[in-house]
Amino acid sequence: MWSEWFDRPAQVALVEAIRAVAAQAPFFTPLMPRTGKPFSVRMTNCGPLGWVSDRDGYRYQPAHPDGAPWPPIPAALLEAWRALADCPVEPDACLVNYYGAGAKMGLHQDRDEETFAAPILSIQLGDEAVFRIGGPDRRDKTRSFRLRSGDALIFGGPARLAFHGVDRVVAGSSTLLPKGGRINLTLRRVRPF
Ligand code: MD3
Ligand code: FE
Repeated sequence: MWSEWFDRPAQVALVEAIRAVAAQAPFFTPLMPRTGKPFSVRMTNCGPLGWVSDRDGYRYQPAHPDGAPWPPIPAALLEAWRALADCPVEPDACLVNYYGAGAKMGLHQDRDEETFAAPILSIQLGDEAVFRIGGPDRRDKTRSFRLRSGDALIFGGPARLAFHGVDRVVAGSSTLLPKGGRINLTLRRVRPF
């Protein structure tokens, strides 16, 4: 983990870049497969592929649910990938998660990608998250720690298939987002290379 890989001016610039993404591809509320229960986290994407979830299931697709292609991944994020990911190919998906008051994410594995050979790069902006991570089996022991604005984390190798989630977000812990809340960016390689 790189604590504050992005300094404050870089974080401000990233928030601006995400605002531009959201202007093209508005945040939507994903639904749980089958039940249709809404997620508490709101999402959008940039890059050739974006992750969506609805009654039909979880998947990557080239367009927003409204039908428009996802906007490109901002250059600053591609630069961070090149610096940190130790991966010979570019990411082809960037999921943008927004956590407002009370939002959380249950323990899960990321396995919708067609390859697990590339790592996942996760970037934190705004309020702190109480993050939980275990091992490749749901029953493995977990530990929790805080993720802070500007932090960048790489999950590769054995950690790529670790169960993880967000227990809660600490309201008021950052001044980066004027209305509060937390943005998490995950850069991924979905297609095999
Ligand atoms: C560990 N996001 O989008 S970020 C997700 O804070 C997701 O929004 C959380 O889990 C969030 O899938 C956690 C840290 C993270 C992201 C991907 C991982 C940890 C990971 C993939 C494998 C192992
Ligand atoms: Fe995940």
